Amino acid sequence: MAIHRTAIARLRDVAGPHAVVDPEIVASYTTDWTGRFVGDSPLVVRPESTEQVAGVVSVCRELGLALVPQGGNTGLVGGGVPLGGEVVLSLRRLRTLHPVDTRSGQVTAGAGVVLAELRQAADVADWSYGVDMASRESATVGGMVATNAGGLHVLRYGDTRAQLVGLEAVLGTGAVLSHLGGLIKDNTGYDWPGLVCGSEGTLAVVTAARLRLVPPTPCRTAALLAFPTVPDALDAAWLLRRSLPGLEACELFLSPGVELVCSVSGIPPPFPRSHPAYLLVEVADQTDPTGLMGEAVDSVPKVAEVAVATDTARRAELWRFREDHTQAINTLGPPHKLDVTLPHGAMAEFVDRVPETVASIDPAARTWLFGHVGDGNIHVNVTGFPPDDDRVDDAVLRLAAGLGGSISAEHGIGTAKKRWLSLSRTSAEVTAFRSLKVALDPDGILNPNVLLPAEQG
Ligand code: 2HG
Ligand code: ZN
Repeated sequence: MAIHRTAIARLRDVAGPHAVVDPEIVASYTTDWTGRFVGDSPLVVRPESTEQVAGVVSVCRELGLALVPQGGNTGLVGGGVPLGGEVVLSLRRLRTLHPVDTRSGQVTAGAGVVLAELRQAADVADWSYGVDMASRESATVGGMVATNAGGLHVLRYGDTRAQLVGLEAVLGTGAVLSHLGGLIKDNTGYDWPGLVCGSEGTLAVVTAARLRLVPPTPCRTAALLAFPTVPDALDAAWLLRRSLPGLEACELFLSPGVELVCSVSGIPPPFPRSHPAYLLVEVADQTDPTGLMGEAVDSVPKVAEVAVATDTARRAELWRFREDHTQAINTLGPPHKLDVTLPHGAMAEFVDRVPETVASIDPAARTWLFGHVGDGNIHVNVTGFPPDDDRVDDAVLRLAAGLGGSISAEHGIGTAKKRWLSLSRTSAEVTAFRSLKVALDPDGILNPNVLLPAEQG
């Protein structure tokens, strides 16, 4: 998209000197983390305050310029990069992290605050933040709210929407809506934070969030369990969810993924011999949960081998087998990432059928399966298909939907999945989505190529 020099000057006026046109710097904002989605932009604006964000949105509206809000650029569905030549509105400079309100157990964080920093501030104040994920060093509060990020602890604390007790954001009109009071009971109308959360930058630009914290659980035990089959591992996940109230994470991965992680990361395998399926579980409590975990694991049938870790270093070693999957898979080229949720009863069938579904399209492609099975979320990664060949996306998303699942568990729709939105949402719902979009972003300048499929006819 060509952009007139006066437009750049106007945006610089409102966003200060941090409006960049240098192609080398711009390039670092236009490709997604996986390398599958490569966009192009004439300009990246990096305002430092909500007022400046509102100014940028107002100028863009006046000049008819579309923009893509971007946080840490850790999204995996092409929702935060300018695939239609939009201006990039980076929120990373909104780094104000207010002191933790220790009495209410809440904190207000600017959109650019990084998850690791937020978690650290909560810990220091003797609270804890309920959301965690592998991209904690780069993912930002604004991005996590915009995508309703899930992660490793949804099982226990819910997704980002469940943490949100207040929001500040800029509508497509340039109006600033601020509701950061953090009252837990506040029945005064529409749930504005809940609506914007997960709207992927299409309704408003998130500038700050008020987040609830959870009581700290300093005593943690992790266990890696090996199983002869995937259904055995899934049965175990179900049993452990029921018998361990302090269960914080319950992650599935399979032998090919572990082998890949070990070869890419150079770490030794978890056990002397390989097993078809693994569950990584972590229990956290105020007192040592190792005994409880041991009893629960002993009651699980078909466990082939177990490794238990209580100290931080050993737990981190076990977590690498799971958390290094994303990085390791990316070394094989940009993957197709199909993050789906299945009803618990359909998960085993889905995991069984995905590889043959992929192989029926291209026998040389490789399928990688891992994810948060405790909450029904599995990440299907497929390598070996060109970025724009979406036959595999079509087949896998249809398989998930056909089994009663959702085509996006926690990564969002972005541009990658918008043409399949109707598999998970009725046309009446999509029509209502469009009405909301028109009401809050009348000129359609906010992330216009994301979430909503093009209208027919
Ligand atoms: C995770 O659970 C992330 O590690 C990334 O959601 C998943 O790489 C993926 O597909
Ligand atoms: Zn995930």
